[in-house]
Amino acid sequence: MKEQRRRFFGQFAALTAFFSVGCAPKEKGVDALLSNKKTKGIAITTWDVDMAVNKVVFEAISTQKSALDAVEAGAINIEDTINCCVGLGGNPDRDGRVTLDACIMDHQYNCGSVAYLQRIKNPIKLARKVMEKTPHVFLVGDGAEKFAASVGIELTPPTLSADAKKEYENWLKKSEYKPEINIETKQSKGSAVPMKLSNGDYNHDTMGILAIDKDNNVAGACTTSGMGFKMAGRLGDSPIIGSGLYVDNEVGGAVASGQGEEVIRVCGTHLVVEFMRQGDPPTQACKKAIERIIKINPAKAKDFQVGFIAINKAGDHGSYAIHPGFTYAVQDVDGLSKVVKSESIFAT
Ligand code: SD4
Repeated sequence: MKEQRRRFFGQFAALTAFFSVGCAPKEKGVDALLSNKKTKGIAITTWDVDMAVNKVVFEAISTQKSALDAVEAGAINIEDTINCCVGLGGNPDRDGRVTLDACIMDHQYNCGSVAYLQRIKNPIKLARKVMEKTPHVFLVGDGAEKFAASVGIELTPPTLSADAKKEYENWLKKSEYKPEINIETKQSKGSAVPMKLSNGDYNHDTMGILAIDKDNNVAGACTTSGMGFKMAGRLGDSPIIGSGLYVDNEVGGAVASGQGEEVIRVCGTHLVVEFMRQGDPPTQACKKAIERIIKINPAKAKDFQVGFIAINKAGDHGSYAIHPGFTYAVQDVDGLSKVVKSESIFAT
């Protein structure tokens, strides 16, 4: 009897400890965010070069559109206008085919992803249709294109833009293929691969967008042509929910850019959101996810770039990267409009 009672109290104590230690930080983090709400509209996007995308997202928000409509509008804009690394103007795979990936997520854990598309001008539109019109999350290749046709999304012939063709022909001269990218070397300009620019910065490309609307709902979108000159069939992180993009309306959202393989290994954007849930501000959450990536592969980390951007329910935002050069744009209802330079693990 005594033994039984001791066991019971032992279990009770263990449970109490679990709930007070295991759950307390999580609740604290979320509670703090909810009690500290301070935005009725904000958008952040990867890319410093094109505030226009940010403007499109923000205009949608300020005209009372939902965060979901806003991030889709921004992604469509970039798919239509940017050449080197998003949309059909992007760089091809090693066989000369341009393949596009995208995903979208709303404030109710609804999400849609598409990948390996060669004939869809706006993959983000199709990702949203997958989310809203099918019982699935992810459609790829031929099946995705067949579904596109069934929902009235036009199929265009596969393309290779003049710029992409030039880049590809350049790349073919050596056909150097390094899935573990050495950013110090050989990637041609304009590729979706992070690379060192002549000014010493590292570029990034995949377009990621996060927005909070007037109802304080969070949504996100991510669209890319993926790593330039990748193996045919290779998928990166960008269309994968929890890797390239994650939104949890209790907490906030995050988007990744850079070498997808490294992001997938740690479910990068889900990790960032979970750190925010535990109370970390966005920059700190991004930094901790970057540190996790580096911890897994310390010897190689200097050779690849990964960057995260994140926003929490209170409207705080931030980013962190492995190397310098990663930036994001932000715009909010109080008139803030700026480009933020990301902090990074390595200084040069
Ligand atoms: C990928 N994450 O395909 C993408 C590419 C990218 O900066 O973001 N490059 O792995």
